[in-house]
Formats: sequence, C-alpha cells, structure tokens
Amino acid sequence: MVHNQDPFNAEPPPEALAATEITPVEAFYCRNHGPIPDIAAPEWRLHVGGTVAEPLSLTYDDLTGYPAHDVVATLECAGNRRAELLAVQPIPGKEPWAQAALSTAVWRGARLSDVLRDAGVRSEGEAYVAFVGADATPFGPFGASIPLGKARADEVLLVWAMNGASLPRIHGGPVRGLVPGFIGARSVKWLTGISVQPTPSDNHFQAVDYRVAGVALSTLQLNCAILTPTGRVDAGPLMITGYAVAPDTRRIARVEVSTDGGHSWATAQLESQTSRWAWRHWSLTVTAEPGPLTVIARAVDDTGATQPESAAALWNPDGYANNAWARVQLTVD
Ligand SMILES: Nc1nc2c(c(=O)[nH]1)N[C@H]1C(S)=C(S)[C@@H](COP(=O)(O)O)O[C@H]1N2
Ligand SMILES: [Mo]
Repeated sequence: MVHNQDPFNAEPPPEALAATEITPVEAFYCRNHGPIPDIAAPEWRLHVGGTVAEPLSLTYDDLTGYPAHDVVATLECAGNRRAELLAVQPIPGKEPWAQAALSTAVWRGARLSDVLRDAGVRSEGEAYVAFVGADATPFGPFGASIPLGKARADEVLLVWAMNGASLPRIHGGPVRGLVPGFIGARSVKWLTGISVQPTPSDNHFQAVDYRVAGVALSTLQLNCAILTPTGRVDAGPLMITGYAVAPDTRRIARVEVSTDGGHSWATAQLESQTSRWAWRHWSLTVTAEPGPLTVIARAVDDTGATQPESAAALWNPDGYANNAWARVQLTVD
C-alpha cells in the first residue's frame, strides 16, 4: 500500500507480515522524509565526533572490519496505526498508516559501543549520541539522538546487511543505525555522522517532530494488531493471527482476544520468539457464527501493563503512538 511516491512511503499487506517471522526485503515497510541518497560504499564516510578523545573518520572497509553481530529486530514507525487516529479527527499532511508500518529483519553490523570505545567517549553523567543522515529532507538532513546508555547497549548496531544481503539503498544503504526497542525514527538511514554530546540532537526530527504533547518519543509503545483474517470468512473454526510488540525494556507476557466486545477474553497462543528484539506473532482459533463479527485484541507486558481501550483518548495532532486495542470487523457467511 503506497501512501506516497515521493518521498516513497509504503506498507505491506497484513497477510505479508503474518506469513513469516522475518519480513522479506520486498515486503518490508518503507518510511522516507526525502529523496533516497545514492552513496557508493567506497565513497561513504562516517564521522564520529563531539565529546570524544579521538574523533574518527571511518570508511566502509573500516566499519565492516569490526566484529559483525546479527540482531533480529522489529522496526516500527511511531506513526503506525495513524489511520485509526485520523478517523477520530483529521490529521492533514501525514501518511495514513494502517497497522503494517513495522517489519522484522536480521540486521548485521558493528556494535555502536565498539566504535564509541575506539573514539574514546569522555562524557560522564547525562550524555546523548546524535546521528545524522545524508538525505536532504525539506527540514534539512534527517537526524535523531538516543541516551548514551542505550547507545552502549549490545543490540544497537551500525548496520551494513539486512536478511543476509547488503543493506538496500531504500533501507539506508550503505550503512544505517539500528536502535531496537525505540521508535523507527531513531534508526537513522544513510548514516554519515555520529556525535557524543551533553544534550539531545537539535535536528528537526528530534527537537520538533516525533513528539507527543511536547515530549520526544523514544521507546516503542506496547502494541498489537490483528493481521488475518480480513473481510469475509466462513462460519466454523476461524484462526485469528496478529503481532504484538513491547517497549524497550519490557516483554510481551500474553495477548488476549475478545469476540464479545470486551466482556470476556481468551488468551492467544504466542509463537516462539527468535529474538528478544523481535515482535511476537500470536494466533487463536475461535468458532465463528454467521453474521457480523468484531474481534478485539490487546497485549499485556511483563510489568502487567496493558493497552488503552480507545483511540479517541490517544488522538494527538501529529498522529503518533496509537496503541489502542486492535479491532477488526468481519462478516461470517
Ligand atoms: N536518514 C533517514 N533516516 C530515517 C528516516 C528518514 O527519512 N531519513 N526515516 C525514519 C523513520 S520515521 C522510520 S520509521 C525508519 C524506517 O525505516 P525503513 O524505511 O527501513 O523501514 O527509518 C528512520 N530513519
Ligand atoms: Mo517513522
């Protein structure tokens, strides 16, 4: 489903996300704020500066010479499920993402912490690592920042390969950042600059955009969606499938499904998880009676927190962070 050709913004059909734990590159959602840069790997440079003892300028060969680590991680846009918010009240000029502005890949790259160690990070106390990309958006280059503590975590990578092949240009090739557990906007594509600094990035996409009530979004929301089925189904046993995602430091404990408007809930079966940073696919078989059928789902995390009931209470002018109960209307023949 292409929301925008230029810049290119598209999400896969829900069945494509339901089919596999690792999303094929052809189906992986694409979220861009400007034209796609074309940087040949030999020309690419990464500058690492700020409050470091040893500023670095790394070539592609330098970076890929670091120990390689694979992380299976789900990337989710903060605008995922905006369509349900703009049904409450219009949100002009923003992509009407349904529930597939997220995907999961095997990412290979160097640990950001290894590069920061070689740069001799000096900062103590409150510090941030800011990223900048090579794309020219209407607001200048895309950038973001994360706390130094997260930047030093094992799962945060400087990625050069996706699902076993070179990182495609559209997903940030030759090199992108990967910050599992945080909103997709912090995983900066076409990465060319890293700066260690005492304050968050002043880049538009950190300082102005990707905020709710003035607060910068950082970790993901506890969320879930129903992926299959959609539309018309046959009466009898009906398998319902979907995904659930947990914020940075939390895990999915269970997913609950209701077919009676939220009066009673059944616990879905969670698929085994390939990685601590990946979504949980889930499924539940119910008995469908002829007529209209509304299915509702909600996830519970390992702190006992669950999702809010309605999107109306979550509406915000930029349409971010919708994690209301998932709902799908079916017609049973
Ligand atoms: N340089 C740059 N990095 C970026 C973006 C961008 O427009 N430019 N979009 C961000 C957003 S909002 C998301 S959700 C993810 C999307 O990554 P993908 O297109 O590989 O799915 O990249 C992030 N990194
Ligand atoms: Mo995003």
